[in-house]
Amino acid sequence: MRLFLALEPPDDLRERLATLADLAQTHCGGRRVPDASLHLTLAFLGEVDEARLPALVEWVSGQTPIGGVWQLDRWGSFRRPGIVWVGGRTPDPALGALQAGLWDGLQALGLGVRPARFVPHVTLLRRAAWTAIESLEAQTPVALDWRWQRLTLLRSYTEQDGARYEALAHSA
Ligand code: 3AM
Repeated sequence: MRLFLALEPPDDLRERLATLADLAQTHCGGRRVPDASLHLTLAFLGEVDEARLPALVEWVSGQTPIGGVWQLDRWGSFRRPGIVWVGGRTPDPALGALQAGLWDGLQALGLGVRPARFVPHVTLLRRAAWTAIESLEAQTPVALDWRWQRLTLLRSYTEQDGARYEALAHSA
């Protein structure tokens, strides 16, 4: 099973992110991430044997993130897969500490491959014309606060029209 750890936006923020995704699509085209799938990935675990799920669920359920406020204030893109996202201009120490602490735990569990760097972002579009974000940046500055606390363990299913996610566990 393909798993990852993420923060899921509260409903009001989800709506605002969805509005930005609609706007981004008018500029950049591409495939819009469905409202229900908007998230911030903290750790992508890849394929995990189902037999390991109970221990992982227990570990996630036992996490007690302190929480924080992440300021989203920029449009961004990942060139090669044509991803358009929103995120922060400056590194967020609380998110960085959360991600690093999670990877310490995941490595102790022998799960996943720790990435060299962490670029917190919320993907809005895939296969999009990412160069068009310049006009977005000029026309619609991003200014959102994400009050986060609870982690979610998600399973990703690949379907014909994109990925679908299912929540398997939550932290405190
Ligand atoms: O938060 P986003 O949507 O950017 O791109 C995938 C998605 O990130 C990423 O994990 C999240 C849930 O699918 N992902 C998929 N395959 C990956 C890989 N091999 C990956 N991240 C790192 N390595």
